[in-house]
Amino acid sequence: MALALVWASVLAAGCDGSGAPTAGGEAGPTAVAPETKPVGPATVGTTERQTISIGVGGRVEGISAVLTFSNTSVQAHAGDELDFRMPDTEGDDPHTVTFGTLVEPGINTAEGSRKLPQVFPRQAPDASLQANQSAAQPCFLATGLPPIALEGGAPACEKRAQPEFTGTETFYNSGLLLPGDRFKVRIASSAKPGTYQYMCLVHGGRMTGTLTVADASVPVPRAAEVERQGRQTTQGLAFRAAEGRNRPTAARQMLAGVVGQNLPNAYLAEFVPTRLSVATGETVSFDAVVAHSIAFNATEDDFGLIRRAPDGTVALNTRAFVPVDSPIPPPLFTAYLPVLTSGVELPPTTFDGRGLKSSGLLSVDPPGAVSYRVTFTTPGTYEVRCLVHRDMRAQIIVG
Ligand SMILES: [Cu+2]
Repeated sequence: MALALVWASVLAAGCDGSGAPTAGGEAGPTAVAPETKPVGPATVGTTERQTISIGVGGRVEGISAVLTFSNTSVQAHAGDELDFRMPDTEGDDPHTVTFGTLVEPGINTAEGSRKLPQVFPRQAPDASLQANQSAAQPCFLATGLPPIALEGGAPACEKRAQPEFTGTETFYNSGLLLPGDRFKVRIASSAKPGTYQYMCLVHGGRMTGTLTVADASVPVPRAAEVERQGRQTTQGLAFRAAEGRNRPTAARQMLAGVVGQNLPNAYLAEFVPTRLSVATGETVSFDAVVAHSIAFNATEDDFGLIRRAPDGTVALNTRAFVPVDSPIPPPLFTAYLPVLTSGVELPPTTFDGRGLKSSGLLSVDPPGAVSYRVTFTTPGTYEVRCLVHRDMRAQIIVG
């Protein structure tokens, strides 16, 4: 619980790249006072109906994975529309946009977290892994709880047309959003002024936001201004994450993803360094943070965590999860209440350059890392790929 609070407060302090002071407390776990502050002459607000675009995750110039909404506190009126947009870049992390009264207790209390389905099951990756369809597919519940299973495989909710958002729903979930997807939320005219929390069911407590519904007479920032600030925030996070390229590494160490200090909601989804020379018989430590699947001789079918069928059913691509010719990795972390796995070193495994070899999904919440260790027994140049992030590439040169 304490850790979840830390994440929430770091998020509140660090995610507003606009340079404007962040209003205190709105992202705190319990202090969700409406943020209908008066709008000064410098930022002309509006009381007209509008559609506000909000970015979901994303990367800037290909440099990093941003795990946040572009605006983590949005003000709007009943009748407005929120247009959540995924970036178009292939290979980005999937996300959800999930509102509902289950969200706040779900990311702040152990009891609450047991009522909120995760997309990915919480267990060591093996071929039996199944997504929770209630999280992976759209689900709109006025009352009651969505189907949930810690080991995965919970069924989908009953299919229904997306209703307007009233603020009283227990669970109001976009389902998985893939690159290019959009999720529009119309705020019902009956929605009461107040603050409503939303989150991503993939990235949990590190990827949250608040919607403040203002009284109709109170101006809120214009959509264009909100969107400008959002782009600035996303860019700022990506550029800060890119500083991870300069992170010093030890001999025979390759980082798989780099998380910056005080930067919980973006990270560099790259290998650092991208070329590493070792002698035959030496062991390289691939140190993974967040979620990566390190592979040699991968083919097209191996890439991507999920496959979405035309009917919306989401299947996990077990090729990206399950280790091949490698030790079993630790269980996937649950991002709702972070489990900090630190300094897990898997037993070394040898590689002679032939055939598919894959770590399976290494999933860990910073600051720790899971170390996947490979002893290279044969001279050659080997391409390293990540099965989660298609454009993560590096070379190991064994001399
Ligand atoms: Cu997410």
